[in-house]
Amino acid sequence: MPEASANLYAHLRQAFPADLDATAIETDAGQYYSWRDLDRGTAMLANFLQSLGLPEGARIAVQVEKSVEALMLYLATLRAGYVFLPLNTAYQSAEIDYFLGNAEPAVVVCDARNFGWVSTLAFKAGTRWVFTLNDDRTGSLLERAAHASDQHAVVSKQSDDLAVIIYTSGTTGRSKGAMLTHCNMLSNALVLKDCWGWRSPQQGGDVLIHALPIFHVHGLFVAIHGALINGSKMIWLAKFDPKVVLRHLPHATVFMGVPTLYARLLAEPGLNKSAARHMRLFISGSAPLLLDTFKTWQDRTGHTILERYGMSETIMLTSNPYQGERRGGTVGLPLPGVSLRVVDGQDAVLASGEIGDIQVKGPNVFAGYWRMPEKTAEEFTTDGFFKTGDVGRVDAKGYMTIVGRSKDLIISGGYNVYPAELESFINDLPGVAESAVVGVPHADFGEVGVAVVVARPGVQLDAGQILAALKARLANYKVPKQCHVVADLPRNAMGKVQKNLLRTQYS
Ligand code: MCA
Ligand code: AMP
Repeated sequence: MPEASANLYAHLRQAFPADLDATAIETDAGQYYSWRDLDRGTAMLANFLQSLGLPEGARIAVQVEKSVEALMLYLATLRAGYVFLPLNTAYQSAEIDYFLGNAEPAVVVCDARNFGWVSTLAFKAGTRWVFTLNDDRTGSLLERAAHASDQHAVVSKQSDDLAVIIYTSGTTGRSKGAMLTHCNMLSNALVLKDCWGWRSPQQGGDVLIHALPIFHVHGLFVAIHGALINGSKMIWLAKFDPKVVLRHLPHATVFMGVPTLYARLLAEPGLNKSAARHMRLFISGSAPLLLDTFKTWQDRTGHTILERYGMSETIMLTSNPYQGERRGGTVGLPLPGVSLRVVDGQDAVLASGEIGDIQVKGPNVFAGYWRMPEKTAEEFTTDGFFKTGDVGRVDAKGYMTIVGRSKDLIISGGYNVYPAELESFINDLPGVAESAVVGVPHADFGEVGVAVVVARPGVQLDAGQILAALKARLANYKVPKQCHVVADLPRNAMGKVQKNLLRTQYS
């Protein structure tokens, strides 16, 4: 028999404070949502989704700007037992076409201004329903749900039932949909509740500044589940703006960000010990936090950033301790219940201090890639460990340091950019013989892409036009910040492009 208690929403709901009229979310536009509003809003949306008669396991694909109603749609999807599929708002039609074709969602929700092209792609993919949801509380979704009841019994789910599909790009081939279950997300949320010392409403509660986008693991799960499962209020910022964060710091206790957010906050003269005096915890992740940022933050605010490490496929894996030494340059210790090992090329476990591939196992590890059983099998060892593609070492005290990646990936401002995707796009442009995209250090985004392109004989290529062609088709953060047209690419004796040389040359 399925148990209602395995539904993540049921657990989040249980953690709502006794006073349902207290504020759950305050937005930077000055709107207030109580816990009751959250519960009623998600009930109405869940009832509306269920009234559509969707099949078991139906996917609800959502590409909308950040809003509290978008958060409610996520919670309503969980509550009604369907599968949520968040999509980055920067994705353009070629990207969305692939995701919708691959996931075959029953419902697509988009901004009204994108309805024309998104609905064309959705109907082509066999989607039955396309609704709109704008960040000003308008759109057909809310109009339709307004007629639904605000009473709703959370749909029963088993712990290994699918809750979310998150697409991650691949080092080769197309993007893969990581399938996360109710158990994956609940187990991780409960572990982090203990590890990060969240204060219950009875202990005065925490207040989280939510400044991240809500279509990736960091903003959608780590931050939102963290606040909800602790009954903590959120200060909800539509977009990250360091000045707005500074204004809210005195009223908050927890902040989560990618390293770019910390670097941008440090550029604000108003960031000092006094501004951060009410804060309990600053958490960083999604990309490496420079030691310099870690130390400067300590000096300026008196707070030691807690760095943690995770992936879309695994949610959170390691964390520096809340109580205990937070070591800059490390991502801390494995979370309780997570088995983590560093191995050599034959999957033999290495001694502490030795550098190798990071593999993990635990209740947080995803159920596989959507409709890609072979790809899934390739990414797991025979004894069930997931190969993260990250390279690291563990010191004698168990702290993990990530030293690199075996996957060809650039992390730019916390977003993943896959060189293989860009190279294949550039190689298809007229006059291009071949290309290589490499990541180079960048003061703001940590790392950014540089494209190095070789023309076909007799063709004159224009670097600006190449970048413009990429910008017209791909999410803007993926577009390399520079493009160089060169005579040839450096290759080793095996004929493989030596990306390390290009990285050094263009750094
Ligand atoms: C924006 N731009 C970027 C990026 N963001 N370029 C490279 N990398 C980026 N990340 C470019 C745009 O293309 C545009 O260029 C120009 O900057 C301005 O765009 P805008 O959107 O206004 O930028 P912004 O608002 O300043 O955004 C920067 C940002 C944002 C706030 C750092 O990128 C961001 O929210 N990053 C967080 C990503 C995140 O949540 N990651 C978590 C993934 P042009 O004008 O030329 O078009 S989850 C994860 O990684 C795992 C599981 C984990 O461990 O958490
Ligand atoms: P994603 O595909 O968006 O889930 O990105 C996951 C990747 O982000 C991981 O495999 C790591 O390479 C990287 N990552 C996440 N957190 C950290 C961190 N604290 N330090 C270094 N890399 C990180």
